[in-house]
Amino acid sequence: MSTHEDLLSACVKVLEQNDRGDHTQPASGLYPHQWLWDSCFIAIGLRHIDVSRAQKEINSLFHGQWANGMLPHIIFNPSKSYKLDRDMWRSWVSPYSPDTHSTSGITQPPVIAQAIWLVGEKLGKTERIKWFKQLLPKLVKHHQWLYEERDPHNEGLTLQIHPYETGLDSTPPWLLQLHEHSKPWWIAGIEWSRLDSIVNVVRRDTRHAPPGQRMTNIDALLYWDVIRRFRRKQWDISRILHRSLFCIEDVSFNSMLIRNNKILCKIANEARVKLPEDLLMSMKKSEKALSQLWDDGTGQYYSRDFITHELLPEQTIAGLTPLYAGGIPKEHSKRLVELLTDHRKYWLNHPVPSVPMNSKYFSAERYWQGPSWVNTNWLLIDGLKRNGNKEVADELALKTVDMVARAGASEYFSPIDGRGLGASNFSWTAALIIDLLSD
Ligand code: 9WN
Repeated sequence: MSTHEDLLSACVKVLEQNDRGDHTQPASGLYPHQWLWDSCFIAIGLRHIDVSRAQKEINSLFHGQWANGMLPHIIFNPSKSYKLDRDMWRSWVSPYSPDTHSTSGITQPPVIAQAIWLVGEKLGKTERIKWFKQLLPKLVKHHQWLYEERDPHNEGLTLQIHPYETGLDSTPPWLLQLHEHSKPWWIAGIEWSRLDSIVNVVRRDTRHAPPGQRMTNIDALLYWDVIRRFRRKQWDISRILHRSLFCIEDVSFNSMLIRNNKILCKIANEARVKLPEDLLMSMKKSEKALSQLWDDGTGQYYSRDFITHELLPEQTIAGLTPLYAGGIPKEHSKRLVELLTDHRKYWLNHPVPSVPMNSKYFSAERYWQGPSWVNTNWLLIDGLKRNGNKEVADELALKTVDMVARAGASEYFSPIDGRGLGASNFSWTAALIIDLLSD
């Protein structure tokens, strides 16, 4: 692709192609439903093309909101052909799930306040305030749910119960915890007998992308087994947490929550709406609590085991996301930027890899275990700008645009040779490139 105009129109085409009326699917074939954080990133790009379509993208997410406030990570396509997907989650077993839509029973990173704010920037003042006022009660309910259900000890850090909730599905610390604490005998048996290839019969992703670019069959089985156990507990968090050995206070999820709490306050302020006192107190607590995830010896942040409170020492891009959270000590952000720009770790030919190259878990083509993703780059660029690192932010933005200009709007990219991997014509890649080009 030669010019920015060509790239821009190619990205607009990807979004048109994946448009399903009131929402955009992440990629046709591989991802036929609506995903929570995908639609937020998509709305951030769409606002440059058609603001009212961007508003629709966000509104449709709230159609799936549960009565307890949770925004689910998937809202399922109602077509008959996806019955198996809906049956896997069975959201209807929970009294809180909506009657009108089948959804998953878990959430995804809370970046929706950011999307609402950025879409609002494209509206005139009166329209913007109307937009904010209309969404605020539902948005507040979601953030309240995050604290009420997911911060049971009032620590300021929310817990996640499935790797899908982080959006970084196959990220090493989660995989290791899953293998250690959540492997039933029958999956161990399949692993031992090497019969795992049978799982490919029901896997959609390995029909659309080479298996070497996805998670392994055993990992996929473990993920499925957790879903099966949770739906048996009717997605009831107290039953899920009861004697659970497996839940994590994920550093990237909490970093996104902290940033989006701030944006929620800005939205409320502009709409002249007072936020509930308990929510404001939880928000304050979160900002302070993030420092508990810092390890001074290695100079980075890590996710934490909710039960033992031990940091999970595997290095991943999640450890850099406090740059997006903002408000971290200057010394911490300085060390994170040094880490990010280290050529042996994260600053490869096509940054930013989801796992640093010096990690023993690094795998250049496998999903969230090495490839570079445009959404995590976007979050880091946004954070770097606010942390006084505009030069690094600009360089990363250039490299990100260049990577997509060469390889097309793939789902993820090899950080070594920039090759496009996973699905092609992937919506958030297209949407966030539109945003970076419009900046
Ligand atoms: C499960 C849709 C989603 C993204 C996630 C990404 C992948 C789903 C999957 O695709 O997850 O939620 O089937 O692996 O990891 O971040 O939202 O694009």
